[in-house]
Amino acid sequence: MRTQVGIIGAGPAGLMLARLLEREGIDTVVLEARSREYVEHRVRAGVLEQGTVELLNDAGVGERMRAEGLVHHGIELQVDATRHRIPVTDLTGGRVIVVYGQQEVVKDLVAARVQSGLPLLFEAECLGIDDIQSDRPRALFRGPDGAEGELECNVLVGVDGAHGVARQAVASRLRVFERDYPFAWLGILAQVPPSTEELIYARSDRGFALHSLRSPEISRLYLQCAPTEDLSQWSDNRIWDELQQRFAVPGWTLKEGPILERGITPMRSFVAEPLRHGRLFLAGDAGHIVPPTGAKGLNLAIADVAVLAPAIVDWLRRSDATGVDAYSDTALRRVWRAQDFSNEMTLMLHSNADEFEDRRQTARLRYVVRSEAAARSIAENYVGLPLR
Ligand code: RFL
Ligand code: PHB
Repeated sequence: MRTQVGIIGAGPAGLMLARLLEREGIDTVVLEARSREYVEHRVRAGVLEQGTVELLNDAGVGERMRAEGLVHHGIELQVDATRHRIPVTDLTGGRVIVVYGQQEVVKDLVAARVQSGLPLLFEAECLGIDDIQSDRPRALFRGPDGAEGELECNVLVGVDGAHGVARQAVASRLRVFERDYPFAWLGILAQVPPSTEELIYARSDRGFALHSLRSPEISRLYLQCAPTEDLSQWSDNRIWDELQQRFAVPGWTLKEGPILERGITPMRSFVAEPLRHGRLFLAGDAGHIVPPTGAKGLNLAIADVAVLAPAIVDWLRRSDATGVDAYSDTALRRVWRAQDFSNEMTLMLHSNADEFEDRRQTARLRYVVRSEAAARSIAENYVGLPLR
């Protein structure tokens, strides 16, 4: 098989890149290890920055998001059993966030790709890549029938997530920066109307908890746990009981309902530099991971490809390499800003076994909810810096 741009991975980054290149008339093939059913039902992020929303709209895949996405103008921070609203829209000159599940974004992008009739190969696992320093890089893959194939291209993009093969292929040439946190999140999707209109990020003596949502009928909740936590030790009752205690404020109750989905996510910060190696480009979680407390991972993945797509177009169409040469540095600037913010939010909201750190971070949160200057800084980062 031959194409101009080979895209490894059909997560939000890969699908969005394919869409942006399609709009410019560039040929792409997307290889995805999992089935369509699997990628469309993988429950992950839910908060879209305004820049992400605008890009989805500009790319012609925003129709359902405009109808079903929930536009939010603030978030609640809880400390000392008291809620404090951060009016993010007021503090950022009118910017908003939209709550719309990542799997819905993926469904919309897959539907658009299928409608265009362009190649998106499910159950096609990339096994390795080769010749990235030549002008004909190749991806070796195994298709659904078990047969191996080869995709030859002008440009290869590794958007195969945190555990993909693209980054591994250049591992010896990367500088890696990472930090593990002594916490993880136990996340649930529950069939119960949200008990709140806006997201609640709660700090309590029992640990962090987050109340998010997906629709008027579905709630998404998380609670801090140990990275080694065994999910089988958490009965439905124990999960709800723990959430009730962490969110407790006088005069408010958390509605409970059947748990539809559950999982444990460790918290990690990770950056691989640079994001370009010859004709291989890394984007999204393949290049960097942030802890989810700042709601930045999906938005960074989309921001990467917003920079990469026009750069590839200029390169392939006019042999203008300015954009591709600058890609890694440009993308990494935003990545590091998001790393700092995600780290700050994570430390400020989670309980820490280090008692000095725990008290210091509680003091910081109490300051953020009292000082407009501090709240504005959180708001500005939370809604995201403009993409373009
Ligand atoms: P993805 O979504 O992981 O997609 C990568 C795709 O590549 C496929 N793949 C391969 N395909 C072919 N060959 C191979 N060898 C392959 N290996 C892997 C995979 O099957 C997959 O389909 O990466 P992408 O596109 O970079 O997108 C990144 C986001 O998914 C991620 O950053 C976010 O989900 C992070 N995140 C959040 N981000 C936000 O912006 N806002 C949030 O509110 C937010 N909350 C979260 C999150 C992530 C979470 N988890 C579970 C990690 C909450 C959680 C709990
Ligand atoms: C989510 O809705 O899944 C979500 C929201 C905010 C975060 C992380 C995850 O910070």
